[in-house]
Amino acid sequence: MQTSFFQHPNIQSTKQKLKLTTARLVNHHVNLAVTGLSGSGKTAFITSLVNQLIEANEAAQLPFFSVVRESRLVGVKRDVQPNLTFSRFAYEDAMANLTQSSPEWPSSTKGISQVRLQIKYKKSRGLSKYLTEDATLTLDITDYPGEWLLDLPLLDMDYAQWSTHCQGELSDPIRHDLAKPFFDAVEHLDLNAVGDELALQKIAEVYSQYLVDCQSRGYQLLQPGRFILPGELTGAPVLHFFPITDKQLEQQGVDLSKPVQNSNAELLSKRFKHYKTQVVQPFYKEHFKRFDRQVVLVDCLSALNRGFHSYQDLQKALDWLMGSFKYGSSNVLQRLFKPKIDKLVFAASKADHITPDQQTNLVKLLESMLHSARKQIQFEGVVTESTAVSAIRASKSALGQLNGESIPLLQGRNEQGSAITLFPGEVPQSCPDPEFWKQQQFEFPKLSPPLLNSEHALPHIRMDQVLDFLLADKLT
Ligand SMILES: Nc1nc2c(ncn2[C@@H]2O[C@H](COP(=O)(O)OP(=O)(O)OP(=O)(O)O)[C@@H](O)[C@H]2O)c(=O)[nH]1
Ligand SMILES: [Mg+2]
Repeated sequence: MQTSFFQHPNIQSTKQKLKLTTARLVNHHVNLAVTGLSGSGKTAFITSLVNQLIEANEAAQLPFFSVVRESRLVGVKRDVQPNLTFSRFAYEDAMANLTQSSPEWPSSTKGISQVRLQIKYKKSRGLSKYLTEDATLTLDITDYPGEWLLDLPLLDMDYAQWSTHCQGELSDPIRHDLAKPFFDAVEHLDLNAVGDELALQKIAEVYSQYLVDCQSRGYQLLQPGRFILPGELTGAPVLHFFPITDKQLEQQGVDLSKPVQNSNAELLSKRFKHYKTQVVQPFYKEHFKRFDRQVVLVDCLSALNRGFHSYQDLQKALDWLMGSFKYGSSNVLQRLFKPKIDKLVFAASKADHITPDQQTNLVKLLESMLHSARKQIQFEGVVTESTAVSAIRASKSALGQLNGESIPLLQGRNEQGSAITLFPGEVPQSCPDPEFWKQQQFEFPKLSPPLLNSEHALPHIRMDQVLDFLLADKLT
């Protein structure tokens, strides 16, 4: 009997190959990283992102997320995370906090954690019409502290250069006062004496405390990053170093390029080097270079609340942090790690602390902070977006009357859980000049989390737009 054309063995095998190729084509993978300085809203953001995706076909409100709007999202489920050495992102704990009868914000986190989602969807066009299977996008989301990115510039410095840099920071009058115990402790250290591990450990602890004190006064440019968030390095000698002053070097006749062998000066210098090669570099090599897309959260409103010094410091910290996304050939990152992030979202967090009419100002304020660095990033081929979001919206907007005029208001619950209605004030479009801060202060409120209904979909502002920017091109 004659074999039909479609039953010909060669044709069968070609069809088989085509099927395998298309299957590979539709099973994509995105590595999304979320960062920001301490308290910027990373945990709330990832909790909401996971919640919005899981609830997308149920109660979540995602009108601007195209795959949902076009009814192509089949379902989302959590999967086993790929890297077993990371903590698991505590989604269930965060949701348990938020859904109890007196909801609480998710707990503060200290290091890196991860969650994997499988997103099943229907393809929109092209090859898809020949496929019977749905496509799947594997989404790995990593939460890591923005403070770790502040260490990148250290890779281009030696210990002497870093010490000089720190002296610049320490000359700020508030920092200088906070550093008094450190200055007292380091003053008596004989840099030429035989290396004394215990003495260095004690001074390093005083230096770490100085950084913690700076943080509680609203400073965010704190280095080295792991001194504030040591994670698994708590107590390790690699963190037992600190800067020394030019004055001290001069008085003790120390040349850091040729320190006395086995002296305190040599030990400090070696530890700084070790910190760079064994702590900073591995983060970029093992994690950062794998990220495809990145969200950077910035809590502009809290910085405004804390005053001029805090705002300026945040601005400086962001300049340093942005170094990790500049991929020009002169950048240490490009030379060493070749990262591949192609989309970057800068999001002013906690946008539910202001009335809707102030949202544009908040985005402008964020853009004014990022201005020069952002231009360069775009020039180097990374698509960027700035926006204002609330991952977990804790307020509703309302209208009130003042002197016969209608004014926008917020309704929510204060930190004690009592209902409040307030006008939180205007957001400036750029940093006000120092004179302004002498006369006036910002007082954006702190709110308790929202009381959720039984559906457990988290209310939000613009999470759907962020999802669309980050994922829509991978879900077509
Ligand atoms: N109103 C409101 N508050 C928020 C929102 N997101 C975060 N917050 C507040 O900001 C605090 C810090 O948020 P987290 O998500 O824990 O921030 P984080 O960056 O993970 O903080 P660390 O883990 O300590 O670095 C929360 O406890 C809330 O008080 C939001 O969307 N709306
Ligand atoms: Mg956190």
